[in-house]
Amino acid sequence: MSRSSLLLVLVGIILVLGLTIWLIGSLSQLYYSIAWTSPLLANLLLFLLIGLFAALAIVLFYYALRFTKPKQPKRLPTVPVEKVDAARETLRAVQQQIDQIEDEVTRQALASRTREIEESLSRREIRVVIFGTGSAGKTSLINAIIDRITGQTAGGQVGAPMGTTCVESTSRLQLRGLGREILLTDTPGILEAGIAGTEREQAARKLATEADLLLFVVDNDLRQSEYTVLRSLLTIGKRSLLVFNKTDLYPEADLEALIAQIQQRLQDLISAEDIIPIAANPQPVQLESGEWLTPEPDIFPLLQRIAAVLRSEGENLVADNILLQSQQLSEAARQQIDDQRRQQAEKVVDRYQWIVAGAVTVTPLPGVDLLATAAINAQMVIELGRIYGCEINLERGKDLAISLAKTLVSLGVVRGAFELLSITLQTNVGTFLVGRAIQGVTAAYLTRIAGKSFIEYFRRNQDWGDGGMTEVVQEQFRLNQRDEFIRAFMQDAIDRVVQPLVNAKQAP
Ligand SMILES: Nc1nc2c(ncn2[C@@H]2O[C@H](COP(=O)(O)OP(=O)(O)OP(=O)(O)O)[C@@H](O)[C@H]2O)c(=O)[nH]1
Ligand SMILES: [Mg+2]
Repeated sequence: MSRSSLLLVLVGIILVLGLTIWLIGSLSQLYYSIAWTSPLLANLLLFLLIGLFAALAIVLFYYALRFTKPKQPKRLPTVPVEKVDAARETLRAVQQQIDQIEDEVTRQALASRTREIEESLSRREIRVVIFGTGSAGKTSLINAIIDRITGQTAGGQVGAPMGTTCVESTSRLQLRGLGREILLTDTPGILEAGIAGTEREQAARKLATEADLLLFVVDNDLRQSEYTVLRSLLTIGKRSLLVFNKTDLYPEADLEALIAQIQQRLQDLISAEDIIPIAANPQPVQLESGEWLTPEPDIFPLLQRIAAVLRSEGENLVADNILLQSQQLSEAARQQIDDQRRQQAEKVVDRYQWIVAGAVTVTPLPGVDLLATAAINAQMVIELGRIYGCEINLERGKDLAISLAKTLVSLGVVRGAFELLSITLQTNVGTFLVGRAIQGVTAAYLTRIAGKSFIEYFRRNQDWGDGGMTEVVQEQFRLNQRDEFIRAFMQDAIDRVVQPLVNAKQAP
């Protein structure tokens, strides 16, 4: 209790005591004067007065209890529930995805990242990461912030050469009115030359993507490389402030023009109030008297903006970030599974293309198309579907194989493949063999196009996409006409189709 309120209570108690003594005195006088004439009336009045005092005491006691009730403990800030639920849901899905990954190392890495994100659901800090090009003044900014808020020297090493900060370092800060502690992380500069620079940049980028709030520091107009990095962070939804440092180096008009230019370039990505000019470590200036003066750091507008953002968005920042991280993890797991499935599926296509080639070479038919080999292709469709978790029955497999075979004919892919492969085969083997091998080789090639198209179909969850089957087939035909692919394919074709024919001819 403060001294003034103590004084007030004392005065109140003395006043109440004085009034009570006066009241008792006056009432006893009244009682005796009435009792003199009518003792019964006097006793009745006494009884009434006692009742009145008792009621007054009860009311006072009730209010005293109400006001002295212990205060509810201050509620700790909580992350918005629906976002946390969404993050938990995503993490559960990620866990299922991870179980499907065969590569042990990748599985472990993704699982430990899932645990990290789960743990961050209950953390009580806000992570602010300072990020940007080497020598932009990141460490200077951290030093200035810590000096300003705690009055202590942070001691982060500052230096003109790029790469002064080689490893991240984190400081803890408290901001009044914010229920969470702030973790302020300095990172090595990005866009530095050399292998060491690239490794440091990767570490810094990881920290940047994990930040709840990002301070992207620049000291000039945005270079294209800075713009690309910042744009990608803003596009994934990373809450960021763009800090324009070293304002002391620019005449005011130039500075305004520069900031306006940056605002213009980032107008659809960041609001003007989130672009903040500062001078974290202004250089000494020479006064007219010849003396040198080092101005104080000018970071107040940035501190104000950080405080405003953290106070108004703090809990959402944390929740959005956790959600963002779990979504990114889910995407990484999905990508991993997609790669794994693709590798398995390509092996299947590779196997079937030579099965088809063998079947066609043994029983050549007039003209080449995949209708004749629809039964084999249906089997391939079933196997591909299984890899992508889709159970396809034989009937459906046949339907799909037949409609794809028809599309290959109608698009002219069959004719195009036949001509392309005839020419290539002629340059590799004798004319006699071309005539006997071309049908099998073309059938293998068409099976490959069909198989690759089916991979796309299953990848998209049994959907051909907006352009339908036609577009997918055309795209696969285009991709499989590339020189380097045709060369490798032809080498395989010679080994698997032409060579057996030669061997058969030479056999007695
Ligand atoms: N004129 C001026 N120079 C500054 C300012 N802030 C930082 N510097 C200078 O810029 C240079 C780089 O500063 P640092 O704080 O080391 O930069 P950094 O971004 O941490 O650099 P790396 O750790 O190498 O990525 C130093 O020479 C600082 O003195 C400023 O506001 N004005
Ligand atoms: Mg540094």
